[in-house]
Amino acid sequence: KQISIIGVPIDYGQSRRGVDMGPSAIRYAGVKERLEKLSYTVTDLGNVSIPNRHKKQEQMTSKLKNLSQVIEINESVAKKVDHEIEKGSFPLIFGGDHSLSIGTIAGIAKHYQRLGVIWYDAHGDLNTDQTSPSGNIHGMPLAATLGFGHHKLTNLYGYAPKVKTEHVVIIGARDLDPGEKDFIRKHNIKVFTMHEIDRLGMPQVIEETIAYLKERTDGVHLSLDLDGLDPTEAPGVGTPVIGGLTYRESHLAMEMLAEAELITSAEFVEVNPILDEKNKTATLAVGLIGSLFGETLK
Ligand code: DIR
Ligand code: MN
Ligand code: MN
Ligand code: MN
Repeated sequence: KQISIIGVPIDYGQSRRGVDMGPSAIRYAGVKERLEKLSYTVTDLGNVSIPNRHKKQEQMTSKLKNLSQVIEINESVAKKVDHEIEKGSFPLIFGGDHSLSIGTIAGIAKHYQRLGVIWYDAHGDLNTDQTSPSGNIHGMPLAATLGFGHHKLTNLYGYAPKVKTEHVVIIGARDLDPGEKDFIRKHNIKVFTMHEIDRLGMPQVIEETIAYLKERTDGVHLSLDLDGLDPTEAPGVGTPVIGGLTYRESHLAMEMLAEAELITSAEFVEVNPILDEKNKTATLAVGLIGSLFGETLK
């Protein structure tokens, strides 16, 4: 009944400016009021502070871009999220680029024996420093969470791994790099690519996801990258990929997750208002949040 909103205006994990304004855009789209209408007690904790761009020059000691800033920010994200769970509150995080998941999940997973994760994204975010074609850390958070990649990312907040490979479900993937495909095969990660979603339909995909996670995990974090949706419906993202999930499919997914009472923490990331059309993507995110918190059940 208690929700804590945490904004993480990070843009160091990728190369397009503007995603740091994502948390503001989601707030502006009325998320707090929307949740209060559902009779939750909502506390907006504001944003985690972000080091200035010009303040620190990144030493190119590795091919990971802005590694020290990403680490510094995620340590404070982990601490904040950890503290909110300790207080018994549901952490709801707004991004910011997807590298912030390294911190959120670090703070969340220590409260569970076997945390599950739903990764709703056009991408796998399973690259490591060895496989990344870009050096952008937002392409690596799921691998880091599972214990793979640069030791500073995997060991963030002092432990690794945060989540086991068999406790993850990826939904909406359609742009996987060669190293990510190898990773998925090698570790037998459960993935519903767009191909499977087209064949099975979203109802079956979510039913299978719920059944799979219910029998294996004791809590489930939803990590929703807005680029999982189709760019016609969510244009305000840094790395749009054609052929994505629709508004309707995504609402259905959120409604089914709400009905199953599966989700114990959530984040909505990669909203970039500079690339958006009249805050369409943040507004869509707020609609999905409404459904995830049971709007249609009340
Ligand atoms: C690409 C793009 N796979 C990379 N990744 C993401 O740079 O590693 N875009 N996550 O959102
Ligand atoms: Mn992502
Ligand atoms: Mn993505
Ligand atoms: Mn297990």
